[in-house]
Amino acid sequence: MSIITIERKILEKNDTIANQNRESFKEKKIFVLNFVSSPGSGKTSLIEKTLDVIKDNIKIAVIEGDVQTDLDAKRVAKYGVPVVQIVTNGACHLEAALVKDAFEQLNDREINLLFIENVGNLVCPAGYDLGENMKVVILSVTEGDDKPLKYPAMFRNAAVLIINKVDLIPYVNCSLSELEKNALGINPRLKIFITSCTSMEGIPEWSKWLKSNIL
Ligand SMILES: Nc1nc2c(ncn2[C@@H]2O[C@H](COP(=O)(O)OP(=O)(O)OP(=O)(O)O)[C@@H](O)[C@H]2O)c(=O)[nH]1
Ligand SMILES: [Mg+2]
Repeated sequence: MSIITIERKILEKNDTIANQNRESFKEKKIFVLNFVSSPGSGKTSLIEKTLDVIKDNIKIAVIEGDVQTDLDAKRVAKYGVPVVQIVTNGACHLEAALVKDAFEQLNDREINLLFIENVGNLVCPAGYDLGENMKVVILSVTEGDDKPLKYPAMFRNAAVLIINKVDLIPYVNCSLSELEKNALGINPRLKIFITSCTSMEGIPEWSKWLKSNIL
Protein backbone atom coordinates (compact mmCIF):
# COMPACT_ATOMS: atom_id res chain seq x y z
CA MET A 1 0.00 0.00 0.00
CA SER A 2 1.34 3.48 -0.81
CA ILE A 3 0.03 6.78 0.55
CA ILE A 4 0.52 9.94 -1.45
CA THR A 5 0.51 13.20 0.51
CA ILE A 6 -0.09 16.33 -1.49
CA GLU A 7 0.96 19.56 0.20
CA ARG A 8 0.27 22.94 -1.35
CA LYS A 9 1.10 26.41 -0.20
CA ILE A 10 -0.56 28.68 -2.70
CA LEU A 11 -2.48 30.61 -0.14
CA GLU A 12 -0.34 33.69 0.57
CA LYS A 13 -2.54 36.01 -1.49
CA ASN A 14 -5.67 34.68 0.19
CA ASP A 15 -4.09 35.13 3.63
CA THR A 16 -3.25 38.80 2.88
CA ILE A 17 -6.85 39.60 1.95
CA ALA A 18 -8.16 37.52 4.88
CA ASN A 19 -6.08 39.66 7.24
CA GLN A 20 -7.55 42.81 5.66
CA ASN A 21 -11.04 41.38 6.18
CA ARG A 22 -10.19 40.57 9.80
CA GLU A 23 -9.02 44.14 10.43
CA SER A 24 -12.15 45.52 8.81
CA PHE A 25 -14.45 43.24 10.90
CA LYS A 26 -12.56 44.15 14.08
CA GLU A 27 -12.75 47.88 13.39
CA LYS A 28 -16.53 47.58 12.89
CA LYS A 29 -16.88 45.29 15.93
CA ILE A 30 -18.40 42.45 13.92
CA PHE A 31 -17.99 38.86 15.13
CA VAL A 32 -17.67 36.50 12.17
CA LEU A 33 -18.40 32.77 11.96
CA ASN A 34 -17.43 30.60 8.98
CA PHE A 35 -19.75 27.54 8.82
CA VAL A 36 -18.10 24.58 7.09
CA SER A 37 -19.28 21.02 6.45
CA SER A 38 -19.93 18.39 3.82
CA PRO A 39 -22.92 19.05 1.54
CA GLY A 40 -26.16 18.63 3.44
CA SER A 41 -24.87 18.36 7.04
CA GLY A 42 -27.17 21.19 8.04
CA LYS A 43 -25.30 24.51 7.69
CA THR A 44 -28.29 26.46 6.41
CA SER A 45 -30.65 24.69 8.81
CA LEU A 46 -28.43 25.60 11.76
CA ILE A 47 -28.22 29.23 10.60
CA GLU A 48 -32.03 29.31 10.27
CA LYS A 49 -32.59 27.85 13.76
CA THR A 50 -29.97 30.14 15.30
CA LEU A 51 -31.57 33.17 13.65
CA ASP A 52 -34.90 32.07 15.09
CA VAL A 53 -33.44 32.20 18.60
CA ILE A 54 -31.17 35.27 18.52
CA LYS A 55 -32.11 37.62 15.70
CA ASP A 56 -34.31 39.83 17.84
CA ASN A 57 -31.42 40.72 20.16
CA ILE A 58 -28.47 40.89 17.77
CA LYS A 59 -28.01 42.58 14.39
CA ILE A 60 -27.03 39.74 12.05
CA ALA A 61 -26.13 39.47 8.37
CA VAL A 62 -25.41 36.35 6.32
CA ILE A 63 -23.08 35.69 3.39
CA GLU A 64 -24.03 32.52 1.54
CA GLY A 65 -21.55 30.55 -0.56
CA ASP A 66 -22.85 28.14 -3.15
CA VAL A 67 -21.42 26.45 -6.21
CA GLN A 68 -24.43 27.16 -8.39
CA THR A 69 -27.63 28.48 -6.84
CA ASP A 70 -29.11 31.10 -4.51
CA LEU A 71 -31.47 28.61 -2.84
CA ASP A 72 -29.86 28.98 0.61
CA ALA A 73 -29.87 32.80 0.40
CA LYS A 74 -33.60 32.66 -0.36
CA ARG A 75 -34.17 30.45 2.69
CA VAL A 76 -32.24 32.76 4.99
CA ALA A 77 -33.78 35.96 3.56
CA LYS A 78 -37.15 34.81 4.92
CA TYR A 79 -35.81 35.61 8.40
CA GLY A 80 -35.61 39.30 7.54
CA VAL A 81 -31.83 39.63 7.82
CA PRO A 82 -29.55 41.06 5.11
CA VAL A 83 -28.15 38.28 2.89
CA VAL A 84 -25.55 38.36 0.13
CA GLN A 85 -25.11 35.34 -2.14
CA ILE A 86 -21.74 34.35 -3.58
CA VAL A 87 -21.96 31.87 -6.47
CA THR A 88 -18.53 30.29 -7.02
CA ASN A 89 -19.41 28.79 -10.42
CA GLY A 90 -17.91 25.43 -9.59
CA ALA A 91 -15.19 26.36 -7.08
CA CYS A 92 -15.32 24.13 -4.02
CA HIS A 93 -14.61 26.78 -1.36
CA LEU A 94 -14.99 30.48 -0.62
CA GLU A 95 -11.94 32.75 -0.79
CA ALA A 96 -11.20 35.89 1.19
CA ALA A 97 -11.51 38.14 -1.88
CA LEU A 98 -15.06 36.89 -2.54
CA VAL A 99 -16.02 37.57 1.07
CA LYS A 100 -14.48 41.06 0.85
CA ASP A 101 -16.66 41.87 -2.18
CA ALA A 102 -19.77 40.39 -0.54
CA PHE A 103 -19.13 42.32 2.67
CA GLU A 104 -18.92 45.57 0.65
CA GLN A 105 -22.39 44.83 -0.68
CA LEU A 106 -23.71 45.02 2.87
CA ASN A 107 -23.04 48.76 2.51
CA ASP A 108 -21.91 49.53 6.05
CA ARG A 109 -25.14 48.20 7.55
CA GLU A 110 -24.97 48.15 11.30
CA ILE A 111 -24.30 44.54 12.26
CA ASN A 112 -22.72 42.77 15.23
CA LEU A 113 -22.63 39.25 13.90
CA LEU A 114 -21.86 37.90 10.44
CA PHE A 115 -22.53 34.31 9.44
CA ILE A 116 -20.67 32.99 6.40
CA GLU A 117 -21.96 29.69 5.00
CA ASN A 118 -19.15 28.10 3.04
CA VAL A 119 -19.56 25.78 0.05
CA GLY A 120 -20.48 22.24 1.15
CA ASN A 121 -17.13 20.44 1.19
CA LEU A 122 -15.22 18.86 4.07
CA VAL A 123 -11.77 19.33 2.49
CA CYS A 124 -11.14 22.53 0.50
CA PRO A 125 -12.61 25.25 2.81
CA ALA A 126 -10.29 24.11 5.63
CA GLY A 127 -7.27 25.79 4.06
CA TYR A 128 -8.88 29.14 3.20
CA ASP A 129 -8.91 31.80 5.90
CA LEU A 130 -11.70 34.27 5.19
CA GLY A 131 -10.86 36.63 8.08
CA GLU A 132 -13.39 34.98 10.40
CA ASN A 133 -13.13 34.84 14.20
CA MET A 134 -13.82 31.13 14.14
CA LYS A 135 -14.70 28.21 11.93
CA VAL A 136 -17.71 26.17 13.01
CA VAL A 137 -17.60 22.67 11.56
CA ILE A 138 -20.86 20.77 11.34
CA LEU A 139 -20.88 17.00 11.08
CA SER A 140 -24.13 15.08 10.90
CA VAL A 141 -24.40 11.66 12.50
CA THR A 142 -25.33 10.13 9.12
CA GLU A 143 -21.77 10.79 7.91
CA GLY A 144 -20.20 8.41 10.43
CA ASP A 145 -17.99 8.74 13.50
CA ASP A 146 -14.72 8.27 11.59
CA LYS A 147 -14.89 11.54 9.67
CA PRO A 148 -12.63 13.59 12.01
CA LEU A 149 -9.90 11.01 11.40
CA LYS A 150 -10.37 11.04 7.63
CA TYR A 151 -10.71 14.83 7.22
CA PRO A 152 -8.55 16.15 10.07
CA ALA A 153 -7.72 19.61 8.68
CA MET A 154 -11.30 20.79 9.00
CA PHE A 155 -11.47 19.71 12.65
CA ARG A 156 -7.99 21.01 13.46
CA ASN A 157 -8.84 24.48 12.12
CA ALA A 158 -12.26 24.79 13.75
CA ALA A 159 -13.07 26.22 17.18
CA VAL A 160 -16.51 24.61 17.40
CA LEU A 161 -17.90 21.23 16.33
CA ILE A 162 -21.65 20.87 15.94
CA ILE A 163 -22.75 17.24 15.77
CA ASN A 164 -26.07 17.60 13.95
CA LYS A 165 -29.05 15.36 13.09
CA VAL A 166 -28.85 13.63 16.46
CA ASP A 167 -32.55 12.75 16.03
CA LEU A 168 -31.36 10.19 13.46
CA ILE A 169 -28.94 8.42 15.80
CA PRO A 170 -31.25 5.39 16.35
CA TYR A 171 -31.15 4.68 12.60
CA VAL A 172 -27.44 4.96 11.79
CA ASN A 173 -24.23 3.23 12.79
CA CYS A 174 -22.61 6.18 14.48
CA SER A 175 -21.33 6.31 18.05
CA LEU A 176 -21.49 9.80 19.57
CA SER A 177 -18.77 8.95 22.10
CA GLU A 178 -16.49 7.60 19.36
CA LEU A 179 -17.14 10.66 17.20
CA GLU A 180 -16.32 13.03 20.08
CA LYS A 181 -13.19 11.01 20.95
CA ASN A 182 -11.99 11.11 17.34
CA ALA A 183 -12.64 14.86 17.05
CA LEU A 184 -10.95 15.72 20.34
CA GLY A 185 -8.01 13.51 19.38
CA ILE A 186 -7.47 15.80 16.39
CA ASN A 187 -8.23 19.04 18.26
CA PRO A 188 -8.58 18.91 22.06
CA ARG A 189 -9.72 22.56 22.19
CA LEU A 190 -12.90 21.92 20.17
CA LYS A 191 -16.08 23.13 21.85
CA ILE A 192 -18.72 20.51 21.00
CA PHE A 193 -22.50 20.89 20.74
CA ILE A 194 -24.91 18.08 19.88
CA THR A 195 -27.93 19.34 17.96
CA SER A 196 -30.97 18.50 15.95
CA CYS A 197 -32.41 21.17 13.69
CA THR A 198 -35.56 19.03 13.54
CA SER A 199 -36.26 18.63 17.27
CA MET A 200 -34.31 21.79 18.30
CA GLU A 201 -32.25 19.70 20.74
CA GLY A 202 -29.06 21.58 21.62
CA ILE A 203 -29.98 24.73 19.69
CA PRO A 204 -30.70 26.83 22.83
CA GLU A 205 -27.35 25.77 24.39
CA TRP A 206 -25.43 26.60 21.20
CA SER A 207 -27.25 29.93 20.80
CA LYS A 208 -26.61 30.87 24.43
CA TRP A 209 -22.90 30.07 24.09
CA LEU A 210 -22.71 32.08 20.85
CA LYS A 211 -24.39 35.10 22.46
CA SER A 212 -22.05 34.95 25.44
CA ASN A 213 -19.04 34.94 23.10
CA ILE A 214 -20.02 37.97 21.08
CA LEU A 215 -21.58 40.32 23.63
N1 LIG B 1 -33.40 14.74 10.47
C1 LIG B 1 -32.72 15.88 10.39
N2 LIG B 1 -32.60 16.49 9.20
C2 LIG B 1 -31.89 17.65 9.14
C3 LIG B 1 -31.31 18.23 10.29
N3 LIG B 1 -30.66 19.36 9.91
C4 LIG B 1 -30.85 19.49 8.60
N4 LIG B 1 -31.59 18.46 8.12
C5 LIG B 1 -32.02 18.22 6.74
O1 LIG B 1 -30.84 17.92 5.98
C6 LIG B 1 -30.97 18.44 4.66
C7 LIG B 1 -29.78 19.35 4.36
O2 LIG B 1 -29.82 20.48 5.25
P1 LIG B 1 -29.20 21.89 4.85
O3 LIG B 1 -29.39 22.79 6.00
O4 LIG B 1 -29.70 22.33 3.52
O5 LIG B 1 -27.66 21.47 4.72
P2 LIG B 1 -26.45 22.35 4.18
O6 LIG B 1 -25.25 21.90 4.94
O7 LIG B 1 -26.77 23.78 4.25
O8 LIG B 1 -26.35 21.86 2.67
P3 LIG B 1 -25.47 22.53 1.48
O9 LIG B 1 -25.60 24.01 1.58
O10 LIG B 1 -26.08 21.96 0.24
O11 LIG B 1 -24.06 22.05 1.69
C8 LIG B 1 -32.31 19.17 4.62
O12 LIG B 1 -33.27 18.31 4.07
C9 LIG B 1 -32.60 19.46 6.07
O13 LIG B 1 -33.97 19.57 6.34
C10 LIG B 1 -31.47 17.56 11.55
O14 LIG B 1 -30.97 17.99 12.61
N5 LIG B 1 -32.17 16.39 11.54
MG1 LIG C 1 -26.71 25.21 2.77
